[in-house]
Amino acid sequence: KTISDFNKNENEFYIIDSTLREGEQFINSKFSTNEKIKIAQMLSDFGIEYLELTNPSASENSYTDCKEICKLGLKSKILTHIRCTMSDAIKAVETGVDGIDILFGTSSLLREFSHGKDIDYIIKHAIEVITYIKRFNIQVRFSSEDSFRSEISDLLKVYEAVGKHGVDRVGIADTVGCATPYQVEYVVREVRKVIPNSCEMEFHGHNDTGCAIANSYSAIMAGVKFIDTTILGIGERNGITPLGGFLARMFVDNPYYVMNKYKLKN
Ligand code: HCA
Ligand code: CU
Repeated sequence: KTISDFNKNENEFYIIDSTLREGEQFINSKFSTNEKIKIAQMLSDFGIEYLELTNPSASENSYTDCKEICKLGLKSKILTHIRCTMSDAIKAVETGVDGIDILFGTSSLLREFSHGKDIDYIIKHAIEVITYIKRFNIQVRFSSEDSFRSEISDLLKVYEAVGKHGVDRVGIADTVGCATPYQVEYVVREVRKVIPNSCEMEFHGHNDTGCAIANSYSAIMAGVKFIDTTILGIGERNGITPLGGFLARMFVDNPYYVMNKYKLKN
């Protein structure tokens, strides 16, 4: 066994490209409707499995653009990103998306200063929103903002509860880019223990300390199948896992898997 064989794995992974959501939160980035359509088409043609779009409740444009992109009939599945509220969920369902990514803040810091809501309240509320979306046969992901500065016991309690209520995926978000690959591996393994086998995991990692690709890779090694990326890594502050760099990382491990899925030039 050589060193380069060491990391070879048959792990499958899927990309959720968030250029049209996280990328829109990059300083000074603003896409017109036509630009959004072009970006969506190119990502879909390239072979990206999922595209995440800005919350339809964010503005009238976000709502109409989301509807337009759903109507294109792209190969990529279309997801939108909402807060854990019924009003966001109702609007998101109207747009015709394939899946809805729900976000809630569970870290004590965020609970205290941002949301001021306790864990049991989060769970009760989350279940109401999840149950509503599932009625429409739309995929649901539930993610906790700032997962790495949350109490792990709080986090697990929330994931266990939403897992029981049939979410398709749970997301782990390194919102401020403070996590290390070791911490990511640990949290992923702990979360896996409390959710059903049928529930998948997703990782969203910011690049503040330059670890976004390494953390995404570590997440995959620990069992995550869905990775959030953006083109060139654009996103809040210095962004998240860049699509190109991430694919290069995965290509080194398993070129055939990557070449088969995505339209890379030889
Ligand atoms: C945000 C925060 C987010 C969400 C990630 C996720 C983060 O801008 O709403 O839904 O998994 O980094 O925590 O981008
Ligand atoms: Cu983010």
